[in-house]
Amino acid sequence: MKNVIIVPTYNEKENIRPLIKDIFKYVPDVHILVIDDNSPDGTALEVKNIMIEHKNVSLLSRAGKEGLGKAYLNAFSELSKDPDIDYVVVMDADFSHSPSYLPEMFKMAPNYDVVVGSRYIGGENSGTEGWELWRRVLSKFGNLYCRFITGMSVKDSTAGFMLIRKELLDEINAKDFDVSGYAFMMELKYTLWKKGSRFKEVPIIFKNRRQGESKLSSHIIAEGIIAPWRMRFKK
Ligand SMILES: Nc1nc2c(ncn2[C@@H]2O[C@H](COP(=O)(O)OP(=O)(O)OP(=O)(O)O)[C@@H](O)[C@H]2O)c(=O)[nH]1
Ligand SMILES: [Mg+2]
Repeated sequence: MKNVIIVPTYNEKENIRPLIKDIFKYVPDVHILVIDDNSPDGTALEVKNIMIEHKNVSLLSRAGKEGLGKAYLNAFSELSKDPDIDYVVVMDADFSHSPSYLPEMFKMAPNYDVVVGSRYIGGENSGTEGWELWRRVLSKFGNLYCRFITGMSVKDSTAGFMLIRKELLDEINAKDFDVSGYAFMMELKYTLWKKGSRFKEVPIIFKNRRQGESKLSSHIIAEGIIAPWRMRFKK
């Protein structure tokens, strides 16, 4: 059994070492693949140092910043060469997605195709913490908007914390995606949902980034507004 956790990074030097340590604390047997877009802060060098101590960590270095969508697609295509991988987890580097949820997600995995760490399934264990009002409104509205336009029944359609049965990723065609920001997460879910994948949402509290600067831009927001329409009318 081989499971890979993919962590895309852009200027996450302060977060990456503690994050990797925390992931191994909760799920010691996983492999971690960091995919870095040539971060100016030297995240890749930090990962190379971590790799000296941990054989289950690897790095995919990309030439420049192209957004997390492109980074993930690059990682999926690399992993498709390895038929022994059972599950892949996608998660952010900034501790918004706590590794403490990983054991529960892996526990659910055998009965589903996709397990989503969800902020919007109700109850006190599902939500966001530390965000200003505008981020909360944007995120909630973005979710409802995406669900309404696409008809997808996943409650947290923009979630970036997911466990996916690996063979489903092998069938993904990178050419079908042309998004860079978190809209990629909507499109990835939509693609998997359209294939008839069995989804399970588990509650998470999403925390605001621990260290470093936000990369949310007006371009990423604009992309999120257009993406659900494009997905809906795509053949
Ligand atoms: N490889 C790569 N990773 C990226 C890129 N943009 C963002 N990321 C990573 O993707 C994850 C999610 O991005 P964030 O910047 O945290 O986006 P966010 O959570 O919407 O916003 P903040 O937490 O406020 O910054 C983080 O681990 C980032 O380092 C990129 O262009 N390339
Ligand atoms: Mg973040």
